[in-house]
Amino acid sequence: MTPSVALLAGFDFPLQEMTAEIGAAAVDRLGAADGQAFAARVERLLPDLVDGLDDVYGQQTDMVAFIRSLLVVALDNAAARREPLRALDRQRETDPGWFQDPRVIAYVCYADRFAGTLDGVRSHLDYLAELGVSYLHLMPVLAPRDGENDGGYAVRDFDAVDPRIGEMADLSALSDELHRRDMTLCVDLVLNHTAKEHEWAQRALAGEEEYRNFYIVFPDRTMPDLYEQTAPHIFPGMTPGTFVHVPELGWVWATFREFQWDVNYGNPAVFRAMLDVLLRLANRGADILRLDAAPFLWKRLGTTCQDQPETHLLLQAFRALTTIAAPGVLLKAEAMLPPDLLGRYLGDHNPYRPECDMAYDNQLMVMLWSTLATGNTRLATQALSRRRPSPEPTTWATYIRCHDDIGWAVADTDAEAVGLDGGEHRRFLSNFYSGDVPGSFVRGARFQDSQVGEAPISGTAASLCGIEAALQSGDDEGLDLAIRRLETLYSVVFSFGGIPLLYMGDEIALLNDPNWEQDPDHRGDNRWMHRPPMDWTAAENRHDLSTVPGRVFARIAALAAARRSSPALRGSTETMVLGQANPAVFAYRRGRHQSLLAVANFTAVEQAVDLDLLSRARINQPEHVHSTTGTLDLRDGELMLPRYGFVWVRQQSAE
Ligand code: OTU
Repeated sequence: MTPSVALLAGFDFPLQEMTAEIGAAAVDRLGAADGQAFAARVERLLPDLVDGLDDVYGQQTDMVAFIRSLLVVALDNAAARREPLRALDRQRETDPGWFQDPRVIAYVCYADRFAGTLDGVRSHLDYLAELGVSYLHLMPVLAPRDGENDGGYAVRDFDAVDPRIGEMADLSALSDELHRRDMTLCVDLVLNHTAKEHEWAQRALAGEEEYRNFYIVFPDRTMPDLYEQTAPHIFPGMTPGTFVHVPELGWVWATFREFQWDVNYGNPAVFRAMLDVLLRLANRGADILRLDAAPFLWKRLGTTCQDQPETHLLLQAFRALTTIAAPGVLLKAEAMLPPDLLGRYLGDHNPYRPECDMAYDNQLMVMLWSTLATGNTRLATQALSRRRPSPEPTTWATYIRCHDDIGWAVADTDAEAVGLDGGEHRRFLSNFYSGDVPGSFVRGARFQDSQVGEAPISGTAASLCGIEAALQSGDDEGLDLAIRRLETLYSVVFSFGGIPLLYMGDEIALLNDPNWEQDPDHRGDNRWMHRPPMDWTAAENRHDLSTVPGRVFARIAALAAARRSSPALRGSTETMVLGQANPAVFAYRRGRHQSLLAVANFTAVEQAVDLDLLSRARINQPEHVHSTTGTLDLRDGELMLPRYGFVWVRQQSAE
């Protein structure tokens, strides 16, 4: 314990006295082993915690008392943590890279759309296991406001489950069952805002000063007008502006919809209250918390009010306190920002202070759709090869579709480097994926009509890949190509680096929901077109290779199986994008020693690649791992790739 005392020497003696007191209380409440471990984590992380939070709150609060109150929240929650969860904590503390295992494969779904209720989800776990899935991300499960609720992202009660899908006990039961099967549970934590019906907001409305300070409220338009000069309007088509007028309070900050009020992280009590929410949710059995809208936590005049330095300090503090109370729990950042800013959420700007453990690889997702549209991999190669690796032991979540629209986050500098104009390219992608290009295979739509030009896109992966159009026109060859597009996109998701996320229904090629507008609470938000209910009748055909669901399911399950048995695909293994002469082909190597080479053809014509690519991947005795056709096609010194096909190759093992 000596080194940290030295580190703390710059701080007041009361801080040391306070941590000693917390350490003693921890032994008292958690028992000797867990208590001493808790105290040791406090000792290790305190200097960082104090340092970071002092920059945010030091001016306005007594830091010793504030940090003490946070540690009390951490200890209370550690004491309430059930033994099986504590056992997982201990296990993961000795293996902090546990989530990097290539067997970790995620499935993302809405509990109600997948199986009606949480119990229903529990009864479908065999289906997920059959797919090779070991990580279940349930879209918002906590009690939302009635009526429109932004798909559950307007939470009314953090301590109750949405009554339509069950109760808290069902969530814990689901988590227990997942753990029994060696699977993990991810749930959303909406930490930037609450529903206006949440108790905090209701107490603010009732005139309680303490809770009024939980939100960001101005008496007139002076400050809102200034902020709105630079803060973007996220949902202009649905809720224009960043503030909403509430007669009882004034102008209330609401980044998203008018019923989602941003909480005020300028108030230390909000940080503490949200920490408590986070840890209580972890205690329900969540292994991974998806931090929704992470970049928005801190607001600053004259900026976009996203990705401010304080936001990162707050995320680091959440990480440190979660480590203290529930060390096995991961934080996953949801940040849809310009590509160069994404790595910050994994802490690449400060290697000494962990931030989130996972973050969505929005850039890879955008690059995959962009490449599919152009059939040219130069932009993806340029953009992805200049990325720094994510810091140990963090990793990306790789995906092609999620419940949100696809925003065209293409950096102007990357576009310019390959002779494109960024704006023009983003407009092209928007047109292409709304299906506006004549003869297009795409069935998609612009999200929010008011956003013309570079509009983001809605649509399921299957519909954006051409499966819907081919089925409509009865074009068998087109269907075959469309299925290959989907498979090849997923081949990259499963191998590029990180935890692959399979979005519900993609495995059976669910198409855009033609009935999405029928629910009055969804009307006007066309993201619902790519959130169709699970089609269990189609899923029953999953073993019938004469059906589309059967063909797609087999390919996705095979990708998962190939990934699970490829050590080179560990999350922490380096990814090296390999530029080469053929611009139709995207290639990368995973790992240095036991490396795996992945090659994908993004065009509708067969492609040849110089075999020199194999040696650059340190492979002289190539062995087929997985591919579209099941064979490695080497011809006349070239590697052949079928139309929209991919191949994974490794070095033959020694024996
Ligand atoms: C998230 O998305 C959720 O994924 C959305 O479904 C919610 O509507 C929203 O938060 C509000 O809770 O702007 O277009 O950089 O891009 O947080 C989606 C992060 C969004 C934002 C992201 C947000």
